[in-house]
Amino acid sequence: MSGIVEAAKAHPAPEGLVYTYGTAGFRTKAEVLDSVLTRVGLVAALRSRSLKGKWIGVMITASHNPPEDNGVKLVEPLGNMLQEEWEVISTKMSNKATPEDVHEYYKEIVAQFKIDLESPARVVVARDTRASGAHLLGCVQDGLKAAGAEVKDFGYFTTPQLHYVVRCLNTQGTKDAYGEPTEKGYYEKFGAAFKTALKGKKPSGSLTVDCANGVGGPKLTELIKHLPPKEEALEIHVINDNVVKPEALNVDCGADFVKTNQRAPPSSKAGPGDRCCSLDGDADRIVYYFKDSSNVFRLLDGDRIATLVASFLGDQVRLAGLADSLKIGVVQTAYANGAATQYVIEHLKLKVDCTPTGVKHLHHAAEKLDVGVYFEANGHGTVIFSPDTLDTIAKHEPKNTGQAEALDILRACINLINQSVGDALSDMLLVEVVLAHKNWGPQEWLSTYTDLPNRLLKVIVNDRKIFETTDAERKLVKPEGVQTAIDKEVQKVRQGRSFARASGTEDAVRVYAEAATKAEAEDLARKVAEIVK
Ligand code: 16G
Ligand code: ZN
Repeated sequence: MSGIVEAAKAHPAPEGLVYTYGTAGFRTKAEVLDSVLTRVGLVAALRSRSLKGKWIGVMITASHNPPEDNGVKLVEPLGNMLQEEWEVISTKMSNKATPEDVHEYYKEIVAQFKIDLESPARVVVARDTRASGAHLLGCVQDGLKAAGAEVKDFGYFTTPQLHYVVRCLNTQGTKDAYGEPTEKGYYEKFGAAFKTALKGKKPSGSLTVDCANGVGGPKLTELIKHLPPKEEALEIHVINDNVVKPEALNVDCGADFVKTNQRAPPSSKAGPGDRCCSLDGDADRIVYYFKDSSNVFRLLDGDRIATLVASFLGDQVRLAGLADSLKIGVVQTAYANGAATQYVIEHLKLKVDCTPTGVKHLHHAAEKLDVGVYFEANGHGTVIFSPDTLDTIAKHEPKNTGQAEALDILRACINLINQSVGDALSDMLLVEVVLAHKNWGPQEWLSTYTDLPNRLLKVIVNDRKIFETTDAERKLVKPEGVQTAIDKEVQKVRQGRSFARASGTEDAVRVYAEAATKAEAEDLARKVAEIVK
């Protein structure tokens, strides 16, 4: 056990810094992460032992953040986000001052969970293409080694690929086996499902994919080798896939750039009507977009993907004769455009749940549904099918060829959707399948409803911790009186809606406002920002 003190000593904690395992794990400037990574290695080993040696994932990434940042998150055995209790443990561990404190706390966790230190600990590690990744991997390895863990290092992976192999490793040989726990297994699974789900339909035109100069670039290039040839199916143009120059990561490209700036990456050469999409730096987020016939940029964000996919799955469930046994629901956050919510309820006639921001909240809500379609407006999301639903779909006997066809498509979609976590590459293939079946281009997709004009503002405040919300972040309970003041402003505009919440990733409060017109939305956002300041 003195190995633990040694490991912690080799990677001392910088003085005066406080770390938090937040919505996306630990994330900050890479240069202050050494001690955190070593300690995460220790915690990962203990988490695995507390689950009788199940494989736990460690992903080193800072997603859409700038190149000089990095971060780390832990993945549970079925590919889910880390349990909250262990988030707290990770935070505590990362803030222990001395190597001896680290060792003491390690022993405390062992006692708390009655962990047998002789039992196996199994951990999978992977990283995105950031320059700091290799060094930080070494820090994690030191922690894992000190804790006596068995380690599989997959090198460069997208975040969803890591979630995938973790789930595969833990389900291997069971009735829930998810696939081959290898990179090749990933491509083969999703490539084959794409071909089956298309059922001979060919997506129109081509698709340009901006890979944020991140790990999604080389991985998409690999995936393409496992897709049907472009003459038969989808023609993909890969752009912004320069991982040789790590300082280019997420700079003027990627899903976050496109969503935040509401414009295509400057490098884009797409013409009017050309279908484009952007991944983020670790390929767990995706947004679509195109230029319309008047050359105006049009975004098809996570809300649009959710409505498209929910409508398609709804149709297939109905056509397969399963409408009475399966209920589809959509899970959104408060950031979902009001028009999208209304479209799902009134047009698709599906249930909508709203949860706080952050994938884990949406995922948990979706798990309660037969078929849960969840997406954040920023492009994080997937679809999950409950075990009973999978069973129902597997056992269903079609009564005619129409039902048989829909059932085939539905089964292929289940294989095509990465159910361990939102996956930009898998989501992209799913969108392409849906568009091909509907025979839609981006304009038809956009025409399903009209977004309400909206505005997002970042407000710097003295102390964001005083902002407490309820009702899935849609209402402030503290500071007192602020919500009443916001409500008053909302009343003044047509179709007004606004909320303010403390960011989980930045030291700021975010204000969202929407209204019938752009001017009203902008005005409302400004007024609410004044109130929270
Ligand atoms: C994290 C979350 C993302 C959320 C964002 C909100 C995950 C994997 N990532 O990036 O889902 O949209 O935080 O950031 O859960 P904010 O709290 O700063 O608005
Ligand atoms: Zn990401």
